[in-house]
Amino acid sequence: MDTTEILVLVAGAAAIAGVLWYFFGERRAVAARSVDGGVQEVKITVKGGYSPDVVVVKQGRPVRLDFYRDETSSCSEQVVFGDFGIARDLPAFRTTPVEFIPDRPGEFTFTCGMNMLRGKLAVEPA
Ligand SMILES: [Cu+2]
Repeated sequence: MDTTEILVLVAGAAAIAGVLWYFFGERRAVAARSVDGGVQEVKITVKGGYSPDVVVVKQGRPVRLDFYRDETSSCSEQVVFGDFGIARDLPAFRTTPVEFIPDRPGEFTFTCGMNMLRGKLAVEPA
């Protein structure tokens, strides 16, 4: 894949994400952006919920979700990926990366520590 093709892919993904956001704003599905064809990266804002709250990634490649917690509400002070055995504290007004490799396809819920705020990780088969 050359640089032009990557740019086209990225622009296409951005356009699709934009359309999804425009028409399905409540859901805000966002496909992960690949950095150097390796880590799949998505920035997620935490403020009374997760934005985006639906994240699409590919199976078998490393994922980094950068959670920026834009509030001090105790509800959101932890994020839990139960299916992947991950729980992270999210300091307020900071970005906390959560890194893992989704080893199986499917839809996985992530939540706050109290299981109130919810988001969904959709892992597409490799
Ligand atoms: Cu909570």
